[in-house]
Amino acid sequence: MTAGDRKDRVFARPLSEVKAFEFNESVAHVFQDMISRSVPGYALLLRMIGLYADLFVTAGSRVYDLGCSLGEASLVIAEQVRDAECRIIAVDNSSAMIEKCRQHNISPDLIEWHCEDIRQIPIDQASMVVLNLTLQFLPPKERLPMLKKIYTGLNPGGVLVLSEKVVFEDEAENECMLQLYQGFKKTMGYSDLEISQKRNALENVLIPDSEQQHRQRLVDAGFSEIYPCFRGFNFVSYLAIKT
Ligand code: GEK
Repeated sequence: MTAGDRKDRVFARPLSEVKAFEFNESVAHVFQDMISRSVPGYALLLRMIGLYADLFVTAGSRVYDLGCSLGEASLVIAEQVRDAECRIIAVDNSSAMIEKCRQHNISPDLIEWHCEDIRQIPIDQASMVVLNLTLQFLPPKERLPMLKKIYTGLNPGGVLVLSEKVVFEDEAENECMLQLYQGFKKTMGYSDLEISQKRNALENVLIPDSEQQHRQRLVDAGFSEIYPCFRGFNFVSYLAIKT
């Protein structure tokens, strides 16, 4: 197996019909390359999650990585957690992703991999919940109930990490950020065809909110301390603390 085998070419050839995007085996196979080249600051987001874990994960608590994909965030968190009683519950409803997590799992004692819908997972005794680029895939009406469930399941002092692709209410800002994002993807080696076919595939699958919608929803869920810690073009990441 060479690095080339893991290169994302999912949308490289002209497709007669662009189907709705799915986290299937062909996507899971190249996902690490896909996400690193598609999300500005992805590696930094992971490092930030490690820093949050160091600061917020408490002894005997649970950490949830919701929409864990290949488990990158869980692995970073596991490096920070020194308490053997802590559990990292990593959840994804893509069996292709979870199968790969189980095959490559290097922290068997700390991490439990679950192939399930994050809406079905009970959340309890949590010091940290990670939604790293996942909430955007839930139907919009189900996002507030999801955040309320997370808020209820967090211990006082616990944190939610919420990273998302966003849209901007100001038209000029939105247009500027989209152009910069397209430029970013080109510098990462994607062609115009790949960019446009993937954008079509994600339409109605990834439905982004604005920063105002995110902040209001976090407030409505109960969070009072909401800190935007990262923004790269049209991607933001919040730290929301349950006080
Ligand atoms: C990372 N967090 O590398 N239930 C469970 N999983 C879901 C659901 C759902 N309802 N909807 C989507 N997913 C990761 C990256 S990727 C982001 C997250 C992206 C899963 C889906 O199967 C996919 O693996 C993940 O959420 C989103 O830190 O590809 O833009």
